[in-house]
Amino acid sequence: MAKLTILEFPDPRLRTRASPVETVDDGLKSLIDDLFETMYEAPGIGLAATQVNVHKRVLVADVSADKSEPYALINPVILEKDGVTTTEEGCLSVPGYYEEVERAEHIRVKFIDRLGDDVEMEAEGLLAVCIQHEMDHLEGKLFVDYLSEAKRSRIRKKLAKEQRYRSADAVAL
Ligand code: GNR
Ligand code: NI
Repeated sequence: MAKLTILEFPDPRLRTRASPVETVDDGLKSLIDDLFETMYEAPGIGLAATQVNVHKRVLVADVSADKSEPYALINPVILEKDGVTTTEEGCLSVPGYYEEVERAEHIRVKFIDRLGDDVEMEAEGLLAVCIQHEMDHLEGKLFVDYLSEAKRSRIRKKLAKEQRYRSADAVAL
């Protein structure tokens, strides 16, 4: 198991569209284990492979308080969406910023699980929101894309500046 580095906005690699997984092999299972470890340590309720610079259609989620409901979704597809819900969203790739986003309240999603089996599942509430947020990552989309250009631009400038200071610090060490 390994904790992976999470890319941060405005890193252009976060804009990559992920490719479908062809086979659920040991390498993919190991990636899923690393995604869970990275998500739990952050801590976060979801993580897409895109965020650790692996451009495969894989995401993990666990919205429980005690790490008791882990989901790994491979090649997820939304079959149905219902209702609208507004959530104050955050993102491990946009650290420190939280904004309201509207998404479907209820979804039906099909995917391949960690065992390689086809699964259909219904999700609602925070799990449904999280799966939609992670599926956006697989398309190269971030929650800040739902905000105004003014807000997104302010967040981009502040994060880019922080990242410049951080790499200057690294050199000074
Ligand atoms: O940890 C996370 N919290 C969260 C809160 C509201 C809506 C979505 C999320 S996902 C986020 C982790 C993350 O960035 N996943 O891509
Ligand atoms: Ni995110």
